[in-house]
Amino acid sequence: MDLYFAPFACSMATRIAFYEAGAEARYIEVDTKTGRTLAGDDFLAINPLGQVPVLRTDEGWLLTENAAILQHVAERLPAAGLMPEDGLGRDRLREWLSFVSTELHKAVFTPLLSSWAPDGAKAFARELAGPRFDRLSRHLDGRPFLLDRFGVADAYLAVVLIWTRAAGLDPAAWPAVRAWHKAILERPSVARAVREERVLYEAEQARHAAA
Ligand SMILES: N[C@@H](CCC(=O)N[C@@H](CS)C(=O)NCC(=O)O)C(=O)O
Repeated sequence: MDLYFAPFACSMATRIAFYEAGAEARYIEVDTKTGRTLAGDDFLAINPLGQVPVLRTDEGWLLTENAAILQHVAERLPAAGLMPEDGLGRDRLREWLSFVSTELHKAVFTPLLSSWAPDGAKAFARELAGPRFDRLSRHLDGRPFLLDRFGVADAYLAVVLIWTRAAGLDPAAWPAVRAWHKAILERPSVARAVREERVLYEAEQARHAAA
């Protein structure tokens, strides 16, 4: 599988899933500012929205949308146990993937991290953050994972929470969330992805500064 990714973007969740499964993949870095891959290819021809992640599956299909990609990867690598096998477990996984994607990533973090979202959009996102982090905090209190074991929703949540400080949210306001995140960042697959993408992120920042 090929993963189109950008450093420290939500695409890191799929990298974590591959590392967790010990699976090989091809990682194609995208500069979402220029809409090109680092090799110079037109990424808008791959995803007209210019967004990562995009997955090229083993069959050659192009798949967008993080929640869909994570479920695809979890299904293709069943030995890693990244998604529950039973019906209720799968429903709960979809529930958390949707929550992380729509309620946290898009509703809260996207406006707060945007360089062009107007102040009103940012204020609205800050209002939304409270009840969503409260819900997450109640669920994570005393639990190591969102479900019974580490899965793709944990990978996605681990990545989204990395953005908390940059988004201007105070992680101390939700100690259970902070404790969960601190622990998950020590998981080898997560720590490796963060370590490797940090190097790529710094290189990206340097390229942008020089442009
Ligand atoms: N709905 C998409 C959103 C993906 C998304 O927001 N990707 C961000 C990085 S986390 C991105 O590529 N932003 C660049 C842009 O929107 O130009 C998904 O869930 O995969």
